[in-house]
Amino acid sequence: MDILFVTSNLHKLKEAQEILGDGFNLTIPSQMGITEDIPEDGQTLEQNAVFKAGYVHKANGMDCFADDTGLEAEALGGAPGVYSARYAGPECNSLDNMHKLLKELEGQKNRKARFRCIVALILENRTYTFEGILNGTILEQKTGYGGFGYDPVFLPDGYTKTLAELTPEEKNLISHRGIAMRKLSDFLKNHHQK
Ligand code: ITT
Repeated sequence: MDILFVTSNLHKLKEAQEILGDGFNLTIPSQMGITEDIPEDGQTLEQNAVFKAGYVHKANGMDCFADDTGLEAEALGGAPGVYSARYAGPECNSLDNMHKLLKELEGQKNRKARFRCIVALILENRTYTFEGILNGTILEQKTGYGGFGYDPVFLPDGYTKTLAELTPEEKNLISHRGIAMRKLSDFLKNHHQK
């Protein structure tokens, strides 16, 4: 099945393609010459995911899906959450964001956090959302070099390795994105059987 994944994040593309497998052939907007920045100013992950998919669907009418993901730290009232990509400021990178998170949690005993991924699908002019959650804790320092984003500081519950120390297969098996994308895959497979 060919489907458009509305993302500019190549790490997400790689993970999504590995999770969805060979039955899905993903294209991203930049491969179709769509390079404009899609605004992400919603108040929730759901709003942003639906907006990103809707933005491209309105422009070209194609069925598509988008992923909005946030890291929610309990002691910070769910921050950085919907602001995960720009936590340290608009021009900052993942390293800056992680350092800001570690600073905000300095001396904090409650290190509980979760990744939440919302996938929004627009199919035949209807919108569907799928959620994946991964619970864990934020370490006091970065560990590991794999994955992307906040992975080096996130220890999944029941594991002794951070997401950045797990293999891509191990991460995808338990991750927020793995859970949400497998829901998407099941939905699309059922839909196309009808
Ligand atoms: P899009 O083009 O898909 O919007 P993005 O990078 O802006 O890409 P988000 O708005 O969902 O994506 O931003 C969430 C941020 O959270 C992202 O920049 C990463 O740094 C981080 N993030 C997302 N998924 C992650 C994961 O699986 N592991 C670690 N960090 C992740």
